[in-house]
Amino acid sequence: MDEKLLTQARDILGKAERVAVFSGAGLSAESGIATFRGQEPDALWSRFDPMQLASVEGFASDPATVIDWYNWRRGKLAQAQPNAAHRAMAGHPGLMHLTQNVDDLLERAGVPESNVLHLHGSIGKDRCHAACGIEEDISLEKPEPLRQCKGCGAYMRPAVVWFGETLPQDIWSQAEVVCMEIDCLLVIGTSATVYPAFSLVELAAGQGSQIIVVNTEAIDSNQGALIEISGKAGDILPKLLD
Ligand code: BJW
Ligand code: ZN
Repeated sequence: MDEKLLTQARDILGKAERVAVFSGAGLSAESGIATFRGQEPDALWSRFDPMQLASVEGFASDPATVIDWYNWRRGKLAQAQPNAAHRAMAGHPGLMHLTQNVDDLLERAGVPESNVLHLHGSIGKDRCHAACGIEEDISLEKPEPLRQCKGCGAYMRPAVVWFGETLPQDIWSQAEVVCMEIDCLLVIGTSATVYPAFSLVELAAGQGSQIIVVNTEAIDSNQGALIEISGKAGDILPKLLD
């Protein structure tokens, strides 16, 4: 860990009046939740086809396989616990969280639900694929196999955002407002590849916010005012925020 960068980042955070956090799968990696594109051997998109498992087309061609895969991931999440990074941030109730993660580890660490904007939805819920409005909390331990919507008969599916789908409009609008108002954005554990989510970081940078990145690998970002701290979120966040 680069101590000089850490001190610089702590200084920026100390002076900032409004700070938000933009997070990705790397935040939950130390809780045992697989990333999508990280260098870890269990990264999901190195083992599974995203277009089969996380797209409308994939669900249409084989819905049962998609549901079984999500239920396998739900089982892993049921066993997981928040890590030191989640806990360090939960100690700062003023932070707003814009997260790409579909897990509930920030909330389980004690972050108020109202402070977490899930840009890509929640794996702990199902919704009607035909969007008739039915949404249900599900059990992570004992999720339901493929089943039909009680309202309209279409298939139920995880309440997450697949490739080619739009992000939930109300969440997106709130996230944009946050990015317009902050002095500093902490960007944690994301490969910075998925849009439109990552454009929130560009929006924040564009309106003058400082950007502090915590990641195990360098991210491919063209943001100017950016401090990149290389390392694990669980090691760095407690030092950054204590
Ligand atoms: C650590 C660590 C530790 C490890 N500590 N760090 C512009 C250009 C090109 C394409 C597009 C574009 N705009 C839109 C697109 C298409 C597409 C897209 O972005 N594709 C790119 C991949 C090229 N986007 C979409 O389709 C989006 N919708 C959309 O654009 O709608 C408009 C539209 C509608 C109709 C027609 C056309 C357009 C939707 C994107 C949905 C993404 N869904 C997923 C799955 C969610 C559900 C689920 O969980 O199953 O979201 S994919 C996956 O990627 C998941 C994540 O939220 C998302 C981002 O991944 P993230 O979080 O960055 O994880 P990783 O694994 O990539 O990175 C982890 C990082 O952590 C790594 O760097 C590690 O090294 C690091 N790390 N351990 C710190 N301990
Ligand atoms: Zn329905």
